[in-house]
Amino acid sequence: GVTTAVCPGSFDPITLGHLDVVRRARALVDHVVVGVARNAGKTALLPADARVDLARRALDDAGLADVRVAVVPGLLVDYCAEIGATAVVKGLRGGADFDAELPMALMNRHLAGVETVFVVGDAALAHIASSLVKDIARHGGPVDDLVPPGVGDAVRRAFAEARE
Ligand code: COD
Repeated sequence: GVTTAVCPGSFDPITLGHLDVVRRARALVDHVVVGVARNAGKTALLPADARVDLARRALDDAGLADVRVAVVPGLLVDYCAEIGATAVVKGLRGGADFDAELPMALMNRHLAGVETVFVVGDAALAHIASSLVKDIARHGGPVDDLVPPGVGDAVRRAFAEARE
């Protein structure tokens, strides 16, 4: 069976939706690694080390201290090979997620035989997306109930610095 799996994403920033997916992955697989990766189609607000730090703190606070967090420096499948992960776990909010994820899942299998396991997230969190969190925070709106403690402050700080 799968003993090590990567939960990959941009995590720009980590949200309560991500945390729910990681918790479900951890219930299925003994060794889970949150892989902070680059999505070629997105420009990140937060630098990778900040995204890692926020994820680390959120996992510790959520009782998921045994989940590792690491930067995925290049191809996800190369990182999986490096750490001996045979699968990736991704969360689905709806059909649009599936449409975006299917080509990546097929490509990761084509490239290296890495399988993708999809978990359905908590329906109560299905509206939460990092992109919406950033859009709301950028305009001064409330995001603290969408993200783990400390994340809202980090996002607001990043926008304030970008405006200076
Ligand atoms: N409920 C359920 N699932 C959720 C929720 C929620 N509220 N919010 C997010 N998720 C899921 C997403 O559907 C996704 O599965 C995962 O959490 C991560 O989401 P994001 O937005 O942080 O991450 P993405 O979609 O930008 O991640 C894309 C990757 C960075 C994983 C991808 O681009 C990648 O693998 N990059 C590395 C380079 C590489 O290998 N490229 C080739 C890929 S074939």
